[in-house]
Amino acid sequence: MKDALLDSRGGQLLVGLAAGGAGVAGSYAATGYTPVFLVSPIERFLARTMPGAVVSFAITTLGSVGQQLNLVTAVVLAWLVLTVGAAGAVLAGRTASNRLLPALGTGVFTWTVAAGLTGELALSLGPALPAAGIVALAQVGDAYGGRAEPISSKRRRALSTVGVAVGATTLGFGAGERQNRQATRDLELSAPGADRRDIGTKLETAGSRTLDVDGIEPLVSENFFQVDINSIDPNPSADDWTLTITGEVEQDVTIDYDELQSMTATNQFSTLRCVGDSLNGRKIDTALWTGVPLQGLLEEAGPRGDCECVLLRSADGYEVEFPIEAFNRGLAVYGMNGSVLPRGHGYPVRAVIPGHWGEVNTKWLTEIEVLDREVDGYWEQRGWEGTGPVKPTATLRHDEMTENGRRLLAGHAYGGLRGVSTVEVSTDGGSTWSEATLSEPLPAADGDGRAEDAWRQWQYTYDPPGDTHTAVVRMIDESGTVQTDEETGPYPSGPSGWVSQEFQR
Ligand SMILES: Nc1nc2c(c(=O)[nH]1)N[C@H]1C(S)=C(S)[C@@H](COP(=O)(O)O)O[C@H]1N2
Ligand SMILES: [Mo]
Repeated sequence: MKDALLDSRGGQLLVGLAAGGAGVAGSYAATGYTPVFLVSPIERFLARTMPGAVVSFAITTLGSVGQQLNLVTAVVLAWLVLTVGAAGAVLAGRTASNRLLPALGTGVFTWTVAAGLTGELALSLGPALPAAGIVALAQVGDAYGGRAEPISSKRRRALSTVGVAVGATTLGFGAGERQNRQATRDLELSAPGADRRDIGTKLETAGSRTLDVDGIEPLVSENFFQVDINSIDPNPSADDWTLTITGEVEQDVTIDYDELQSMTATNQFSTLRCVGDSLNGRKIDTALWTGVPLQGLLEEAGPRGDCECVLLRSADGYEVEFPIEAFNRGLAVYGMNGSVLPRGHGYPVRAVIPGHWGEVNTKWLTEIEVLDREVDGYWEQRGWEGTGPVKPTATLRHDEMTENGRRLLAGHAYGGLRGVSTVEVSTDGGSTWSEATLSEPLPAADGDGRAEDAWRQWQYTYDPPGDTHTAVVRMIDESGTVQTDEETGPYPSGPSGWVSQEFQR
């Protein structure tokens, strides 16, 4: 036919792009933001093959922007691959004068790519059908639409194909987003082994001990930071979940979600801090975690290994190795702040290991291997040294002028298992120091004394000197040790130094 959209190179490319976009969106509609979204394996591959130095730069300098760039790159790659397939099918159909080949070829190609990447046969119809549909639409347009006014209606056909593709893509992303909201809504915890009354009491206590300062996170964080090696988190189902303890043990032990939830659980406040955080950064937060002591699970297996160390593995391919001594203080956690552990924080089960950097708190936990000798985990393979105890920190999060012309400063202090006894503030650049007011410690897991591994809030109000001055904050742990003022960046073993800020008055 004369002046068919699909006869021109530009038209073929345009229809290919439209079909590819609809394909990516169709996949998203079928899967939501999960590992079986066809972009996910590409994103994972990019993240894994990126050199350690680039990953570290992305984390410490770009923060989550680095991850978003990676995701966008993966989306574009997926789109291009589907575009090439669709445009190729159109071209082949034209060359062979075969009317079935363009749409059918696009569908088969798209399905094959999606199924090959994700292993999902049925869900791969999600991308295949809309992609094939767009090509079929363009074909029908050419067959029936091009008769009256060839030139103008060709452009109109191009526009309407793109319009339909944009509409389908928008619908697809909307459907995917709806799935995401379903997957991430808060569910109240109802595990038989969890003491709901104790959870309620502890959360209430945390609320009442939170200082009355706007602008800093309450003692139980409202907006808990998240650090993941992938931008698309795994979404294992609790029904299929098991945890296996294996390696250098007397006997392998495997438990499932129901068994774990029926064991007696502990409710414990713990602060997490990422080794890749910056000096006054925001990758530090506190929650009330509900879970089963890991030591009891390990003893059932009978650990033997020579290194006194374990390797934790998880559903996203993450792994980390650290001492059994630290492991034995930890919990297999399935609840967070009285809710079912959210997907982004490791649903169905994560480890929470008091006193150590965030990275040992393995999310989507599936396996514990007792080792004979030490190995490097995911981050250690990339040069980080983040399996040990956290470094103490006092953050400066908030400052305001009060009504009577004084200045209020506030933040958090966290020293891991060394605790926080005092926070000191200097308003003359570190020459003289005064004690800040501290929030009362959060209660211990067994209700007796202070939580062994939780931050405290501090606040300090002073009459500002008339001119420019520098405020400095530092914490002192329970053995009287002052946090070091030696400044280091996060890489490789976590940031240290005193946080300071200059004020005009
Ligand atoms: N499976 C798995 N566990 C993981 C990670 C991950 O990417 N995958 N990130 C780790 C890092 S580096 C940190 S700092 C903490 C952050 O926990 P959060 O995301 O719940 O705040 O999880 C740790 N556990
Ligand atoms: Mo981390």
